Amino acid sequence: MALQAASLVPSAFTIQKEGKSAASVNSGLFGVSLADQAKTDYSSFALKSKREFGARKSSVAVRAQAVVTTPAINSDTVQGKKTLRKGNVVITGASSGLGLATAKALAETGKWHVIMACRDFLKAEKAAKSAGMAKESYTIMHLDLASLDSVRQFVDNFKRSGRPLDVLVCNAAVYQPTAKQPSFTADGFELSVGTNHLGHFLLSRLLLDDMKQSDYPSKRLIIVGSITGNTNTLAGNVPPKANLGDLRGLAGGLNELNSSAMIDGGDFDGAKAYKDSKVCNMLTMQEFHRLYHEDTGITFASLYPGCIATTGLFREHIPLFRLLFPPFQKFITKGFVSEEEAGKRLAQVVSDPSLTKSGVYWSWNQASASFENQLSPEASDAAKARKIWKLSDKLVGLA
Ligand code: LMG
Ligand code: NDP
Ligand code: PMR
Repeated sequence: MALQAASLVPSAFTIQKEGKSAASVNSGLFGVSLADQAKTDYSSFALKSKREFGARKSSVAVRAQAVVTTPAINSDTVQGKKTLRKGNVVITGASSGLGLATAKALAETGKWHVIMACRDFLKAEKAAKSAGMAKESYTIMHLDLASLDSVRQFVDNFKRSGRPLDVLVCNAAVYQPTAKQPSFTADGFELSVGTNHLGHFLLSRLLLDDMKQSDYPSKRLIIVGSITGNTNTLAGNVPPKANLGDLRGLAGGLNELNSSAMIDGGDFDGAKAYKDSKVCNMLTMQEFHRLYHEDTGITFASLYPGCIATTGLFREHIPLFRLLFPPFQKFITKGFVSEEEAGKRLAQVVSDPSLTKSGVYWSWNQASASFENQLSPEASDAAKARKIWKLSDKLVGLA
């Protein structure tokens, strides 16, 4: 059966259902022809024949490689010698969806204390309780990423708590697919990029020293990315596509006064702003890796956890979308993952001894095995990463 996707999909894309054996490890149903055959996201959308084989191969290869390239950690130590203290992990946006599921998964191991960095204290408390998280396994601390003052206040509070920082997970995000006009953070940045990128940028820059000082054997900074920011995938080609252009809007402060609210200087589009923010997230991770991995030993990573179509991320989408999106992802693209499964995946990136390689964008195949994925040309553009870093430094007051 071939589905010709309707107006949302550019005509270049033909979605085909493939007859595949049940034994196939990566059991996604569709193939897709993309111009860029070399760079592809395999995670939730299997590509044709030899590329599927490539994905399976790469998954195995990465896991094998990870064992070889894990220098500093004796996995026995991390996996449970009683002498190892509990790790402290800060997770932003842990009051729902992926963040909450990750907090729960880590708390349940008994090896982690989770600092839930949330903008709504009561909501976070209720969420932790209803997830069944033991009281002593978490601390809630207020953080509103849409305010640079709040980010600085959070960092001060955290430092004052005296806890070492072992892992930081930049997970929170907003998505405004139906907004006709931009809205803005306390500092006047367009809300999606201001929250998802600039808030996290300041947070992670300010907390890097704490991570450097921690004596934990495997320190990690994780920034959640997404397939929809990667134009080397079908999902990344659903309009509007991510595109940062020459960064003129970012340079102007995204405030609609001196410049456009969009990074590329174009007209406001909430869905595009979100995807652009995810590209910034993935580029920031790589720039952190380039600047700091060698000196600090910190692992910098990003990931696409799968399509968690049931989370609060889609709260502002139209009701019809919210109704159809989960079955569409479950039965048609096969890209769907539950919040619980996605939480386990992110928890692996936090604590699995085999995922210590730095600079990696992790994804999972249909059998839920992790593999090192390839980013789109823009989301792996080192020169752009540097420029974004410099511009972001200025916008958040670090330069
Ligand atoms: C846009 O919304 C915004 O307009 C834009 O501003 C921007 O924000 C953008 O990228 C963000 O989103 C578009 C969105 C809203 O539409 C969707 O993309 C919905 C996607 C989910 C539905 C996909 C349908 C795919 C069609 C495939 C053909 C299916 C064939 C059926 C096969 C069935 C097998 C038995 O617009 C809408 O939400 C309107 C959606 C209208 C879709 C109508 C298609 C109905 C087809 C029913 C599909 C059912 C899916 C469930 C399948 C269950 C399988 C058992
Ligand atoms: P949710 O909406 O369920 O979770 C987002 C979290 O971010 C919420 O806890 C929300 O807080 C918090 N948040 C939003 N704005 C702020 C702010 N200003 N300050 C502090 N916290 C804030 O969405 P998901 O769990 O789906 O999203 C989590 C991450 O996963 C995001 O980075 C998203 O881009 C990524 N992702 C999601 C995919 C999916 O399919 N859902 C796919 C790929 C990536 P509150 O509870 O108060 O609203
Ligand atoms: Mg997408 C090929 C598989 C695939 C995958 C894995 C996703 C993930 N999506 C796929 C395909 C398609 N989507 C197709 C063919 C269409 C046209 C019908 C489509 C549409 C679509 C819309 C309208 N998809 C969406 C939206 C959103 O509003 C979501 C979005 O872009 O949020 C930014 C979304 C998503 N699709 C995904 C994932 C993971 C998302 C949401 C979340 C994210 O990137 O964080």
